[in-house]
Amino acid sequence: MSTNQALFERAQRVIPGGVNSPVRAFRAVGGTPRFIARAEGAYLWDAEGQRYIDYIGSWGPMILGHGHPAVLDAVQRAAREGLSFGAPTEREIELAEAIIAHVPAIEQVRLVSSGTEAGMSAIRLARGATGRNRIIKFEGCYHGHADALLVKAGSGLATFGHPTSAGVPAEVVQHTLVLEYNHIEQLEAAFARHGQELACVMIEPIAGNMNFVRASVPFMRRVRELCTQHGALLVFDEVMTGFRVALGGAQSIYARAIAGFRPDISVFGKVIGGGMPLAAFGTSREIMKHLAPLGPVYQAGTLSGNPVATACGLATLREIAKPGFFDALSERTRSLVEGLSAAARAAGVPFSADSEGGMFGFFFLPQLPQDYGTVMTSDKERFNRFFHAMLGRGIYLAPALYEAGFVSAAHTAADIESTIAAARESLAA
Ligand code: HOZ
Repeated sequence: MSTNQALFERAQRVIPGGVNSPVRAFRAVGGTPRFIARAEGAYLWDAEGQRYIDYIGSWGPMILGHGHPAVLDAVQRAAREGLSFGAPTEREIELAEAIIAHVPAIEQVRLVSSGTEAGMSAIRLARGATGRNRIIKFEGCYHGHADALLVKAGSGLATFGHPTSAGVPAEVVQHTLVLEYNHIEQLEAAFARHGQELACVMIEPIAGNMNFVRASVPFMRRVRELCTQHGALLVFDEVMTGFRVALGGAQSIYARAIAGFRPDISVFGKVIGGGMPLAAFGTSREIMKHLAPLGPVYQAGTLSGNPVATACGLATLREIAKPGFFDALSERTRSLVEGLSAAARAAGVPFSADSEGGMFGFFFLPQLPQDYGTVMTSDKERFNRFFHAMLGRGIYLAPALYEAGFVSAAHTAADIESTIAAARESLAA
């Protein structure tokens, strides 16, 4: 049997940092990444046979837990029919129809293979449709690793203390305005100055790459008003929140609070692929007519709409659309967050936590932060100690304090209870 350490050493010889996505390397928290051998339901087993309750869920997609029978069956059947055709299939139509059925703001979707691709294509479409170049993004919001969006992007960049990636020429980000999240005055000033040049405002409605920070309702209302007034498109990055915080995504939650609320372009990933590489961006027919082959905005991909990935996504969406699914998932996630908060209170540790649907976050701060600057004041040393104490007790949390957590339908009340018990011990230690 290989140990995690032996695998990590071997991996580092052939893969930069030993990982194919930086946060997995445990650099922020120190120690050895767990090399995962298999997963089932709410559990992961590492190369040494140690079992963990999984609160990463592949960073969001595994909303049903690992190895859900309906999903496995759909994937196996699809794989037997063919792995990739590079030609259209009926299943792509079915998945597009399923996505549209739950998201009233969109009439058409284009399927792609990753959230980065979807976000990057959404920006290109917004620029092509408006004929404008400038975009607004917010500090701490991560929209994938496309050059123009890799500025103050939270997540891995925050973990490694780099506001912006090396290798991104200043010219490429010259059209990207970065504003503070939830800062209405700054937003108004930016629109007053640049409103007529803005192609779009891109936002994570619940920012999951600075842990879990909600855009306030007044802020979101103002974002929508200003975009409409100035002819800029509002792009909702729901790669994390889509089909995860509610069946209709975070936009359905803002639509309940703000009459008539809709984003212009929506970006999805993670859950819609059910664990396979699949993402999408969607909008009105009017805006989509600018996209090739209908219009001049080019976008393409050999594996876009892949038959196995679409089968996996469709099977997942069918399960989560069943009555009561989100009520039960939200309740389970809430019980976790309440239990963690109670454990912290009992230990006298400053702590705040929040959740929506099957997504949650927590901070070693007395109050939930509203912006990236406040997130950065969170106690990193305490988080790192807590992370390792939990890991040692078989609880697999994201290895960085800037990442949201995820609960699946496979997590039982007993899993949540043992997680809270582990937190009580870890916080007291
Ligand atoms: N994009 C994730 C961080 N928010 C990391 C994904 C991964 O390492 O798989």
